[in-house]
Amino acid sequence: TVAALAISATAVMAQDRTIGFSQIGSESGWRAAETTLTRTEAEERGYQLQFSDAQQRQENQIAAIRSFIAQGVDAILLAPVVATGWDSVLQEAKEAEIPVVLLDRQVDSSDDLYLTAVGSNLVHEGQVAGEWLANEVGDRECRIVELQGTTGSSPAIDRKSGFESGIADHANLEIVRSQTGDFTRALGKEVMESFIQAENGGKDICALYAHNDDMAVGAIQAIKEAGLKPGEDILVVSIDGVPDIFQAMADGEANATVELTPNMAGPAFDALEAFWADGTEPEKFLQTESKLFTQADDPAAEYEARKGLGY
Ligand code: GYE
Repeated sequence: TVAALAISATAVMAQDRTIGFSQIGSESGWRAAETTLTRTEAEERGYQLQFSDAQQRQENQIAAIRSFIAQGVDAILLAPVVATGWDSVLQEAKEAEIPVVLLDRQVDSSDDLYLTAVGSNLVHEGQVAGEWLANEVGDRECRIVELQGTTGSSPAIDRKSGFESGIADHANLEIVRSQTGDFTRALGKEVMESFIQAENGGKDICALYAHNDDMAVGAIQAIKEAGLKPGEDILVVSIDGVPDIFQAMADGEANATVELTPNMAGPAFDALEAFWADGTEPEKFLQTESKLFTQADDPAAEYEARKGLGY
């Protein structure tokens, strides 16, 4: 009965908890899965989730956080669209004694303005992608085009620098064009079309590096429409590990991806629960795993394993 009492006490406490979640938007399949899994995790733990979709705008995120503070929520989850400009609003949350947990992207603010950050090592992801490509092309000359994520976002900055360091020791690999595709399929396709046009109908492109799978999927379409074979004429490497890229890998149209878990809320809520229980301060960065998958890793099975899991 002591255990039963303890369980019911936790359940009552959890039901009283309200969490504000300032989400960036729904630019990618990965993002949509993160939203779904955050809702599921919150529901399973008996929290009330106040969800706010910022439609990619930092000002909307700042307004949402201010309204969460005014409502007196118990914690705030923030997936910050860009890295800079958060100091004031994070300071306001701190003064209101509301713990903030960052999800999947980083901020430039001092780390005493938030409880912890859940995310992957974004530089490492880019580096893994670059090293994979360098190894794949060997001694061949390779002209690379790059589709960057949202300008000013930490994954766009870090995945770029990580990839550059991954290919740095290979003078035969060169990034010849690099532009933002804002992490979306539609822009990934559009920008790839312009790369193809500028690069001899795509014949001068050896590889595409996209900062996320969605842009790669859009670009694959552009490559096919140009009469070239993605995955063969133009190698394709990207990041996230969404079901559609595993499908493309199974079809031979993409070559490699670095997986990022969409379940950032699980570790975030675990940290919050420990903090609420006895003030336990988590590490400032709770790092999720990054794993490389190639066509040799049975992408059809990986597709089956992931579809429906929030995607
Ligand atoms: O890779 C991309 C997205 O912030 C790390 O955001 C995340 C990125 C993810 O929309 O698909």
